[in-house]
Amino acid sequence: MNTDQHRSNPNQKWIPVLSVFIGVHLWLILPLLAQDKKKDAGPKLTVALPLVVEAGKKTKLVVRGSNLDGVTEVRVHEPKSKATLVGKPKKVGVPKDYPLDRVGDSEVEIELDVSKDAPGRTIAFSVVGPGGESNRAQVAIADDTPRVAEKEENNGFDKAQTIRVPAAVEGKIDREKDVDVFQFTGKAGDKLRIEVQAARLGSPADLMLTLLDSDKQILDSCDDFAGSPDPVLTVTLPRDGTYYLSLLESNDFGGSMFAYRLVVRKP
Ligand SMILES: [Ca+2]
Ligand SMILES: [Ca+2]
Repeated sequence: MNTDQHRSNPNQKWIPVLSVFIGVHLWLILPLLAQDKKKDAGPKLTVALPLVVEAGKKTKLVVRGSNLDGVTEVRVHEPKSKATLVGKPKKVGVPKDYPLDRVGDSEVEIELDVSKDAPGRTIAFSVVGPGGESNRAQVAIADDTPRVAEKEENNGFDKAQTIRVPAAVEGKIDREKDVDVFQFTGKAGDKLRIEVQAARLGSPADLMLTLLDSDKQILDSCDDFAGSPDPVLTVTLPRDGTYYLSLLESNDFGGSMFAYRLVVRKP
């Protein structure tokens, strides 16, 4: 018989006492921790629409996020540009099963006055409210690629929206299972870079991009690229003719905030 089994550890008698001590204090501390967390939940931004603004112009944006209730100020992170709050923040519904951190539960309107000298391809801003300053949201600054608005119903090959390359299409997966199809004419040997800008601008849309030929045979497709949910394809067209581009949301999500920019141009 191993007598060690019966030898009691002198520290063991303290365990029940310690457990009660910790238990009692946790009950006292936990509500305080929860209160503190609530107090510290500052505003958070996800996406602003439209995704693209023009330099040298004022644009009204709807900014989506969470904890925007008490927002009192907007800050632009470009010294020559300005922004002001328009109206009051309001709550918006979050569809069931949608990730709150991607869609947000409140929105506020701002007016963004982008300096014509603003450098870079994007401009960033944040809001300030109870709990402090939010993260930075950003929108794209339009370049010289012709801007095209997506036109519904473009949800099939027979309803494909015709675009001319180069083009920067501004569209939305505006309802669940929406598929957006575009067509363009290309020549054998044309090199193209086909790029989606959505998640990187805060859009909740995780898009998947497919390039098809005139027989609707898939030539290439991309879901995520370089660590971002935004797909990019670099292709050399095999022959003269019609090509199709289709865009869909990887989770079949959709809604007014599921915006994207589809840029088709030479690399
Ligand atoms: Ca659409
Ligand atoms: Ca994707």
